Amino acid sequence: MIEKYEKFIGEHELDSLFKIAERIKDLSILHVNSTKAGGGVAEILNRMVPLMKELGLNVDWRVIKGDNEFFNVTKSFHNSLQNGIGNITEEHFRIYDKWQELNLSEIPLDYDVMFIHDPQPAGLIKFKKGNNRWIWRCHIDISNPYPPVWDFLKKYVSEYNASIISVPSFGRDDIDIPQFIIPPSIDPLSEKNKHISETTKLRIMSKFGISEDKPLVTQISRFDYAKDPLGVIKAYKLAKRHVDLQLAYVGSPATDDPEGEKVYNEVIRESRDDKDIHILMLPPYSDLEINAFQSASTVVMQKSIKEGFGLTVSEAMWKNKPVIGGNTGGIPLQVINGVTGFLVNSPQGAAHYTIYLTRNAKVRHTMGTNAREHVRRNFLITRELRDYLMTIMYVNE
Ligand code: UPG
Repeated sequence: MIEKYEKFIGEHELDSLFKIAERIKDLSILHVNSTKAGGGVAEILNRMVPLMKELGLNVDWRVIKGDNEFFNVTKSFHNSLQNGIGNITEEHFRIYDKWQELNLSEIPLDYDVMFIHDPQPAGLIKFKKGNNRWIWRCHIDISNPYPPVWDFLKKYVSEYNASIISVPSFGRDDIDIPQFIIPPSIDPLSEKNKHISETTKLRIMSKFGISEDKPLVTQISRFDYAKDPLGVIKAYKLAKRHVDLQLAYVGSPATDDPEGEKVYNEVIRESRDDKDIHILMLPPYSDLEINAFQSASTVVMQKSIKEGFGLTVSEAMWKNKPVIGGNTGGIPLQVINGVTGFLVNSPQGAAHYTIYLTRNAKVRHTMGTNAREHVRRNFLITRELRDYLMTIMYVNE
């Protein structure tokens, strides 16, 4: 199956994956994160782990357990690390530490390489025994963290052999470990990103009440303030004064994101007055449906206020869509302003480019073609896989 990637990356690139894998094949590798489904980290691991296995690597994936209290704490860490503000007490740190310990029965710590994703399981390192290698893979924007939370986390992160961030500006000058810059990636062969027929697309759109006759603007995102769902609705409403549109905001729940329901209810309140707004909460693994929404859209938006990378941007670009993206974090790596889409700083900006793109089919076509090629060269899973293998090799030298 891994051979199927050759048509995107060429024979040479594929061969190099096997050659690098050969050099680390004796190592056992464990990925650890905080959810099996929902959100970008699970999205990548669901594809990355089988691919590593196909290369002959000894790799496993485990998910930490936690109760509502723990995930409320980690969600508030997540928000305050990205926003620079917070309301955190000693009790939060105590709950975090308690669950690291409770997870000792779930997570074996004796793999040669421990690949720990995001802040939720980062504290497991304090139970490290022996000389195995620990890598902290950070998926969020930590360029301007709320100091009390970062200072707490930093104690753990500093113990790692290396960290991985998605964008250079997330690099920290207050930790003394190697920091690798590895942007995330999408899988061109997954159900979510493979080419689908016009019939499938239309069938799914009609199932969700999306009309064929009006341009469709879509944002696919969890219900999270960082994704600015209310800003998306505002942008759509401003644009709709000039062009007749429909909006789909499609999200799903994630077990490690307890804030989703509150945000969802706010979004519903804001959109009640317009029957062309479709707010959908889809079950996890609705990959074909997400694919159809992205493929059927006239314009895709990712109006985030904070974003580690934003897989949804590359997913849409891979489907030849220009993306209107928030000018933050990992989005500018993908959206080259005026070439693969537009970067915006406000709902007004997003509305302006929505009108422009909706009215200009030729521009959409050119930018969409650029967008797909930019993803092919930079953000396919085989590239991230190679970078991970190189990092594993590095920490074991
Ligand atoms: N998704 C669904 N169904 C939905 C909504 C989202 O399948 O209803 C998918 C979406 O297609 C994408 C993933 O979930 O594949 C979401 O990933 P992303 O857009 O990257 O956002 P996060 O869930 O916030 O992921 C975190 C970071 C993000 C980074 C990612 C990988 O916030 O910035 O790109 O981790 O590093």
